[in-house]
Amino acid sequence: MRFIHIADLHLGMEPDKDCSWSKMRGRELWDAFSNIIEICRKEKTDLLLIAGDLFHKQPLVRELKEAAGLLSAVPDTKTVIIAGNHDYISGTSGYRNFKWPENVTFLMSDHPESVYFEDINTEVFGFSYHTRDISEPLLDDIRPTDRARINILIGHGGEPSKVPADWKKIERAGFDYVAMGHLHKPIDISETIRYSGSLEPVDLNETGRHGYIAGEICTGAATADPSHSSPEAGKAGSMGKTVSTTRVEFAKREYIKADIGIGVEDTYGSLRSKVKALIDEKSDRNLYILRLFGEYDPQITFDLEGLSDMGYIVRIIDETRPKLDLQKLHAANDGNVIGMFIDRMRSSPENDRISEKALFYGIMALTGDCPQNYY
Ligand SMILES: [Mn+2]
Repeated sequence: MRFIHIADLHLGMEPDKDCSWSKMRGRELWDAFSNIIEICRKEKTDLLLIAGDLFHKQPLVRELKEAAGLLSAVPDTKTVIIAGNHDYISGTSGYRNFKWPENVTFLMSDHPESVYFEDINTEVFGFSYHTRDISEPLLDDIRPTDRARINILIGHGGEPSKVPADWKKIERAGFDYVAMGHLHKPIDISETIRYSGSLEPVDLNETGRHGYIAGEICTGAATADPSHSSPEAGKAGSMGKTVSTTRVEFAKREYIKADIGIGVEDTYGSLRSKVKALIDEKSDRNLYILRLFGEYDPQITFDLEGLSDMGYIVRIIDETRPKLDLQKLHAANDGNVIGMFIDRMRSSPENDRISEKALFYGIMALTGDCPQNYY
């Protein structure tokens, strides 16, 4: 039985709000879903698991029809969906009366239920959010009913207000695989309990490669000696089954955090060259969060907003500071207003970046331009 596990597609969201490519990213989330379905079609995947937050918010009927249309193109792939905390089934949710294609099972209940597919001997357990928060540990006590079947648990959350999870307990429950959603980082709780992570990263904190999990579970002979089964199967504790899963890097883009060092030799032009070299190295498809650090020549100005034409630069964190030899500057201005200003600013109880900047701008104002030759 071959399956694909995805979660947190957040369809309907437009990531990187206020960036010029935000709408494009919104469309790319749909493309990602469509591409996954294409993979299911090509690879004849038996089971597609969608572990919550398929939609970013309450889905519109138009969006549900769009998703259903895509899924109906793979009638031989059984799809099991649960609602997460973002697309929870509210009283007026479009999910409530929506008719999905034959191959789609939406586990709508707010309490654990299951669906059994006889032809692939697989039972999938799960439940949907009906509220934004769930503080009961509803995953902890779900147990497979028939160990001869392939048993899969699909869940969303795993943190205090989002179905807190006792992973040890869940591991002992004996599921062959637990498909988790909610955490957008791809995280493995164990060999068989995994967060797929968001299919496409949707926020600048979701750095690194994103994608889905492809897996295969094979049932051995019913009489198989458990001591001869693979370590994974041993962990799942179930009747000679072998479980193998792999992460597939699939997302079109990746958020990359990069540090760029600045020195007194740098100009705006050389900063641009550094940014260009980074983007050339890591691909212009990616989304960048740049942290600038170091000490710059106070006579140079860096037009950080001007860098935005160089690629998908989501954010620039500026930790640079002008290189100023305050000692030298102070000595040259002992007793005058500049010297007094330096004294006053240095005795200020706040010794942070803001007061440092204030000191620099104050000196600039007092010297009329920029203190020359003081670094
Ligand atoms: Mn979530």
